[in-house]
Order: sequence, then C-alpha cells, then structure tokens
Amino acid sequence: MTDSKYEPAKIEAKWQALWDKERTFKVEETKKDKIYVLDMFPYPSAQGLHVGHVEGYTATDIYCRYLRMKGIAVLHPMGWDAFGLPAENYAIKTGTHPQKLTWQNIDNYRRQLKSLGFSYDWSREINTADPAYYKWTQWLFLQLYEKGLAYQKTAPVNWCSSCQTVLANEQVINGECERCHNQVEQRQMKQWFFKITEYADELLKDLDKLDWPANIVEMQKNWIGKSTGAEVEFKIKKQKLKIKIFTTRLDTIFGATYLVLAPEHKLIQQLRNKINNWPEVEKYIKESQKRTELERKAEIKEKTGVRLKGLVAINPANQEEMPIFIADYVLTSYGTGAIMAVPAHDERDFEFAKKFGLPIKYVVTPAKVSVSQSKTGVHWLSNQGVFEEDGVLYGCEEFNGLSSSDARHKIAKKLGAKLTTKYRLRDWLISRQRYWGAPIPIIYCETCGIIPVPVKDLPVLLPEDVDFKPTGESPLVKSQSFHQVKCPKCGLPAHRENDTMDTFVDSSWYFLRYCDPQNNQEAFNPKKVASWCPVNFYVGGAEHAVMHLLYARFFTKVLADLGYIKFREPFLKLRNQGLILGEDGQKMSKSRGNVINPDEIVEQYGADTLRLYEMFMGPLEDSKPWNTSSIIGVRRFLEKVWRLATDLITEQQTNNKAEEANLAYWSAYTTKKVTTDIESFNFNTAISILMEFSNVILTTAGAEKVKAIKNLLILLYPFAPHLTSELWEKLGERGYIWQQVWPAWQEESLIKENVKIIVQVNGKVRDTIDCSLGMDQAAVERIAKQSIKVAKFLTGKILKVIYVKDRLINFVVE
Ligand code: ANZ
Ligand code: ZN
Repeated sequence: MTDSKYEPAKIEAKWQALWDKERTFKVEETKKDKIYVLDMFPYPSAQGLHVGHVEGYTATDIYCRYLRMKGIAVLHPMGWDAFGLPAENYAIKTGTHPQKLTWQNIDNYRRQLKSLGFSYDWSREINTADPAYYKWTQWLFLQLYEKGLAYQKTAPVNWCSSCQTVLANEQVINGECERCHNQVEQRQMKQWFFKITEYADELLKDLDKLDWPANIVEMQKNWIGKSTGAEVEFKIKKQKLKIKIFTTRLDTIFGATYLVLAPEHKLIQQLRNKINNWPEVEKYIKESQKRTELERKAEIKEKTGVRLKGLVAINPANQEEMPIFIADYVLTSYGTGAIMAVPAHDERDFEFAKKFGLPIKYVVTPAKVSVSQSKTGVHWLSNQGVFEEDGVLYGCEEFNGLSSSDARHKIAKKLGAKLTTKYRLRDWLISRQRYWGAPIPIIYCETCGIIPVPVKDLPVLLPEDVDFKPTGESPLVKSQSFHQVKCPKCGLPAHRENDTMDTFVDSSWYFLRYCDPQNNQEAFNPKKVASWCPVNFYVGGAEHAVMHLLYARFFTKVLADLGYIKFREPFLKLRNQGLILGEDGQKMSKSRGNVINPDEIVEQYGADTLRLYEMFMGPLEDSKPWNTSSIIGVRRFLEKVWRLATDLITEQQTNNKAEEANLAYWSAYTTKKVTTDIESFNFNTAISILMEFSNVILTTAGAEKVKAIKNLLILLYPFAPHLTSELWEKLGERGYIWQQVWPAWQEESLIKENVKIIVQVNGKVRDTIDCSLGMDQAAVERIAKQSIKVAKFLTGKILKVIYVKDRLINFVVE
C-alpha cells in the first residue's frame, strides 16, 4: 500500500500548520479548572535551540497535552529573554545593531519550537526587549523606588576591565570574569540596588512551603545564609573607641587571642595616628582593594594581614590583652566587619595564627572527653589542629563543663552582648553599564536631585544613535538624544541615568505578563493574574537555582505588598531537567565538537522521534549522554505504530476470547501506568510500557484490537502528537485526536486470570503460589514471602531474586 510509509516531514508540517491556523492551543479566560504550566523562557542566542531546551520543553508539552484532554484549561506560554550581553558583544564585533541580531535569533527560535510541535499559546508571546514589555519593567523599577526598595549607593563593585563592565558576584568565577576570564578588580561606583535583604527572612521561611527539588531549596538557603550570633564590644587599651565584633561562637571567647578588622573598617582611619606602623598598614589597605570579595573568601588562598602596632584590645571575658590586625579574610560587608579570632576553633584563624606565631588556646572539647580530664588542661587537641564543632567548655572559669549552646547564652548574659541575626544575602545590584537592556527610568537634575521619570513618559526608549564600543561608561552617555533631557519637575536642563537594568529584572516578572500580554494600560490586570497565578508547575535548568528563582520570588513578595497580587510565591512546583551530554559523555560544547543540533535530528528522524527519544533517555532530572543508536530504536517503534494502525484498516477481523481478554487487560494496565507516569513526570517508564503494549497488540487479532490501537494512539498522543493525529484521521475517527477525552481505566480489568508460580529458595522448590497473569516482580515477591513454607527458608540475607514472569521465582539466600 503506497499510503503505508511513515513520512514525518510531511505529516509534521501538516499538523503544525493546522494548529497554527486553528489556534488550537490558545487559552481563554474560563470557569473550567485551570493550570499554569511554565517553561523557563530562553535567551535567543545565535546558536539556536539546544537539545537541553528540547528536553524540558517536551516534558511540559506532554503534560499540557495530557491535561487538556482531561478537560483542564492550560496556560502554556512562550517568550524571549531578549536583552543581554551576547547580542551586544556581537554588535561590538560586527557593528550590527543588537536589535537586528536579536530579532533574527527570535525568528529562528520560534521556527525551531514550532517544528517540534510544542503546544504553546503563541498569542501570548512576549519579548523583554520590546518597548511594550520593558515599559513595564521600568514601571516596576519606579514602584520599588517609591517604596524605598530601590536606592543608590556607592559601593565596591566587581569590575572587568576587558568587558568594561560591572559584574554581579555570581559572574565572577575564581576571581575571573565568567565571559572573558580576565582578572576582576574592585572599583567604587554609584549604583542602583534593590533591597532584597528586606525580605531575607521571608525568602528563607517560605522555602518550606514549596514543592521544589531539595538541592535547589538547599542552595537558596545557603545563599540567604542566615546565622544567629552575638555582637560583642572589645575595649581598646587607653582609647575611648571600642571594636564591635560579630561571632556565631561566643562560647569560644575565652580562646580568642587576637582581633581582626577588615582593611576598609572605619576605625582604622580614626585611629590612624595611634598606629605606629601606618605606612605598612596603608600599603596593605591599598593592595586589598584590588582583590574581589570572592578572592578574599577563597579558602585556598594564603592568609595575609598586618598588625596594628601600638594598639591593644582587652578580651571582655577574661581581661587579657590581645593584639589587633587587619586582614582581608575579614569582609567589610558581613557582620560588623570585625572578628575575634579563635585559632583553636576556626580554620581561617588557625592558619593566620600559625603564620604570625600567635597563641592557639583550646577551650572546647568534643563532648566525649570527660570534663574532669579536660579541666586538668590536657591539650588533647594540640597536635590535631582545629576543632570546629560544638562541644563542652574547659579553661573558661565559671563556664567550665557547659555545652557550647548553653555557654553561648550564659556568656552573652554576663557580657551584656547583643544577640543578632545576620544574613549572607546582599542587596541586588541592578546597574549595568551596557546598552542592550532596559534603561533605568531616572533623571538627575542639578536643582531637584534624583527625579523618577513620570509614568506617563514611559517607556524610556533605547536610542538608536549609539556607539557600542565600551569605554567604561554606558554607551548611552554618548547619545545626545538620550542623555540630555528637561527636568520633569523644574524644566531646566537635566540628564538621564545612563545605566540599564540587569536582565534578571526582566525575567523576575515575565510569568505575570503572560496572563495579560497585550495590556498597554498596566503591567498586567490583577484579575487576570489572579485567575492563572501562581504558576502551578515550572520547569527549567538547575543553573537558575539561585539568582532567577530568588529574584522572581522577591518581586512576587514586593508586588504582593504593593497590593497588585494576592500570592507570595510565584512557582508552587519546580522540576529541573538534567543535562544532556554529548555522545562522549562530556558537556556539549562547540570546542569539543559534540553538539547535537535539534534541526538536524528533526530533519533526519522527525520531531516525534526526537521528542520521544529525549523522554526515553532516562529520568528527566538525570544528566545523560546522547546516543544515536537509541534514537534509531525509538524511530522504529514509531514506524511499528504506524504499521499497526495502517494495516488495521485492511486487516481481516477474527475473534478469539482469550486474546481479547488479554488485550483488555493490557489496555487498562497501560492506561493506568501512562496516566500515573505523566502525573509524576516519569516519562521514560511511560514510553517503555507503550512499547510493550504495542508488541502485545502486534501479536493479537480480533475486535478488541481496534479498540486497543485507538487507546494506544491516545496514550501516545502527548509524546508523539503528529504521528498520532495523522493515524487518528486515517482510521476515519470523528474529530481530532486532541479532542478525545483522556481514557479512564477500570480496576476490575486489571485482575487477570490466575497462574501458579513456583517459588524456590536457592533453587529448591518450596511452594507454589496463586498470582494473576502478568503480575510484576514486586507483587509476586510479596505474595511468596507470605507463604510459611517459603518464609522459614528466608532467614538469611536475600542476595538476589530471579523472576521468570508468570512461572517461577527463586530467592538466592546467604
Ligand atoms: C569567633 C569564632 C570562633 C567564629 C570559632 C567561628 C568559629 P557564619 O556562620 O557564616 O555567619 N566572621 C564574622 N564576621 C566576619 C567578616 N566580616 N568576615 C569574615 N568572617 C567573619 O560565620 C560567622 C563567623 O564568621 C563568626 O564567628 C566570625 O568568626 C566570622 F571557633 O567568631 B566567628
Ligand atoms: Zn529639576
């Protein structure tokens, strides 16, 4: 039959055109049950779609197609995270305007996504670099500004002299720029910040409410980095000034043998003429300014520092005198910028003390050492290095024998120390000295000061007359049309803020805009957002574990406090797709030459094969290598389904009761398994069962066969929508396949005729048990173990279980 050849290129184009034309996946406001399933939107790079995108996007597509057949209204949108450095870097290299390149890349991405048959509601497409979108990003900035959550501050920033830009801490990898690997330096600059720290506690607490992967929750917790400790004041001998330190280990204060200040600490300048070795100190301060915070925190780095000669501090716990140092392992931005150093119980202090020959005094022992022994001053640890854990105090006067946690409270009380909570989280630096981003809507006037751009004047458009060559200032400075404006308040000449916003600002609220993408009166209509949000299910790469997800959570909380939305968490459930590695098991990269281009796979095997293959590779969250021979196997499976259905049209029908019963069982079993697997995102096992089911159908005949094939097509539809749509039509069924109702199964159909299974222990027959046909190993094992005749031989450890389906089970016992 000429018709019976499976030609994906032809049928895939046909169905994609139809979905486009009929707007099949457009979703309207409705009273039906609603679910919002969101993909992390891509940055439209010049390389085009990656097979890793295809993985996550296929997973959500399967889920959405399934939900729609269950009668649920699904919001499943797509858009572009279109601002960013790569387009600008390309512009610098070639002179092409970033917009031109970005728009081209977007067209390519859209074409690719459509060629994979993803069921997005394309009427909701958004683009963060479109003025119709970034107008509202700017509006959001103004909301934060008015709430006092956006502020300007001079701060040391990470500066890459090659990219000529400020980098976020996260973009500095081992002291190098993540893009060009240039050494990053510190520079003082006036920058805009968002006060995310105001929400630190809530951002931490609410993590417990989320259905997110445990490792992502853990990473967010560490990033926020809450610690409770105490602030203690140390007197400086013969001076009025005191040094305030922050410690989480007040229990070790009797072991503090020196103090350390951050090189930038204010006190140093105030005490300047009391310091005998000022030139040496000043030199050290200058040098440490060149180092980035990350470098300074690096544990591998040898500790450096300088003693402040002429100054001595007094330990308030035991009145002992202690020297004072400055060292760059103490950071200005954390705690009070000063520490008491306890070398016996802190690794960094230990290294420093060894290098500078400072005393190391042990005051905490592991609980297992008896207190009487420790009271004798046995330095059980002196040759073991540092002991960093909590334990029992000794050598601490009236606090001897107390546990660390008891001691912390008692010592705090005695010293009148203030208990405080500190967070590692810093405010979010959003200024970028870049062109290809949303301009910060601020005007500087000599008489009026900082003036926010009035909402009616938004958007502040990016000008066209710019030179992209970086100079250290934003390229916007040189655009006369942009830079010079009239002050909105007094009308005198003023100038605009020339920096643009971090692209993470754009992506912190995009999920809201999808609910109301064309609104030109407001960022979104609160009612529309309320009807879809929060996002029920969010899928994307684990690389967004911290920044994007934390910033979006922050924005959500701010918008809730401003009264625009009623929920405080944006993404209720999150799943990450694992990395798809190259065939060589390495990360895909251009330089390794192991990149798989989805376009080529679609051309060679078809979109349905690619979708199915990526889902069949293994559990979604695992990282897994590409394998071309398995993709061929998947393609053969689809060909088999094609033959099954097309042959059926001509096949002679016969009736066989036993076979029919078996097929009915398999239909119910497969329906149940595929349904529960889709619900739990276990797509690989759903596909396995579909493959088994197709084999069972292949070897049977009869009236049930028609039913079984139709059921197979429906169950396979979310995975391979083109092939199944085509076959459904060929079978002459009424309506499109996606208009069918997702099948239910009857538990009764899952009970099959009984079989007798032989149970052996170490090869010896011990019993026979009744099971139903086709039962899985776990169930058979359970029944076998219930037999007394078997159980008495299973006292040893079970090393292995051999199961021959429907026949025999053998326990290999120690
Ligand atoms: C004395 C001490 C003894 C400490 C000991 C630790 C162990 P977390 O838990 O991360 O909050 N510290 C405080 N401020 C610092 C700064 N600005 N730069 C570098 N280190 C600083 O860490 C708190 C601990 O880090 C504090 O407790 C302090 O050292 C140090 F056996 O004080 B600790
Ligand atoms: Zn003015």
